[in-house]
Amino acid sequence: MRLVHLSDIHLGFRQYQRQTPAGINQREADVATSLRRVIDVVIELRPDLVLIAGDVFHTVRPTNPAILHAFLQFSRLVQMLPDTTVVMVAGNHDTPRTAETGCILRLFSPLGITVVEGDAKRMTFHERDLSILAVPDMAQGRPRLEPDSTAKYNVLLLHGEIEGVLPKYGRELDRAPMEITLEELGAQRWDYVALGHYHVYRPVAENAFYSGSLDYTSTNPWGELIEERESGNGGKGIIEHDLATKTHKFHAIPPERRWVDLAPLSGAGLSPASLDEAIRDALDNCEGGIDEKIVRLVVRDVPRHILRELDHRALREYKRRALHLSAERFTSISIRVVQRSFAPTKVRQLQAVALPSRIQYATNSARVCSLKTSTAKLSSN
Ligand SMILES: [Mn+2]
Repeated sequence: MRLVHLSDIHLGFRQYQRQTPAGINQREADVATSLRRVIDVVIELRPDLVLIAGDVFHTVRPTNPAILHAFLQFSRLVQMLPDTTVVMVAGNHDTPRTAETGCILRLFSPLGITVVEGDAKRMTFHERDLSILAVPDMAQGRPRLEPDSTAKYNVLLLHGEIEGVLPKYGRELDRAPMEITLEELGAQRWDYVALGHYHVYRPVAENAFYSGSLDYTSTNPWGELIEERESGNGGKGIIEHDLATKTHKFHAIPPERRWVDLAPLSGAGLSPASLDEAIRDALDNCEGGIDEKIVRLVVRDVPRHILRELDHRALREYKRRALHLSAERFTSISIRVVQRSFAPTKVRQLQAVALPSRIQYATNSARVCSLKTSTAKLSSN
């Protein structure tokens, strides 16, 4: 009994203002491509069971392109794997707050996918000697998490936050999830617990895992990257787990767009010329170049007078290569590079949330994207 566990697809997620030639937000297109790649891998793995642990869509009312893409990919999955059982729960992002809105995930039921939203549901698959308790994000009245003692294999599929076990990164600030304790989860009573909500691959018990998101779609992507780097877990991907042999494997599947968090620089004690050189070195030596990537370079401890005297012409040159430069605090600057230009509306949006002194670079060019200080505000829409 081999299962694949994936989660937090967030189709329809948007970030920055860059668009594809077809007029789709570039990051939205990236996330769609990331899902397509993942479906390719799932089809190759040919598991008996696919568990999708919630947040298929980023919003309760996704756009038509997001819905169409999801429908196409899930159709492909069930057509290519006709003998595979596919179970999906709704997450906090795709659960409507009122019943009359209706959950978009129901669209996938006619494909043969078991969609669980609104209420928890226990499913028995006699031919597999398998019982699944599927628990979507629920405002209230969640069931006791009890396995079915008559089944050989018991799987719990749940979207929510396990209280107290998650580190500081990757928390979603905009929509409160369901919270449960480790004790309530009772992982030892299950053969496998497939969790969704936390965006970094992470065990919470020996047999209970967050598979993580498929792309960087939380309000804190840089935090996700740091945690992934520190844990050495391989980044984004999906879990393959065998219930009989307990073999567990995380398949790393790189998202469509590369994110690069360059080592922070300290400007302490540096002359403007030395700091210019350090910034230049860091960007020029970015492995594989900065094009087509989302790159961050944080420069700390830069006094205001040094900041003023930096080689702004050189920095503007980087901006012409789609470099994003912003002031984190007056004693530091942060540089983010994106491939192409960002719309003037984004710059105006940023000006509205930033102190004028912090946006001195942004006002020079409509090619600038976002201020670091306002990232959370702008990405939580
Ligand atoms: Mn999520």
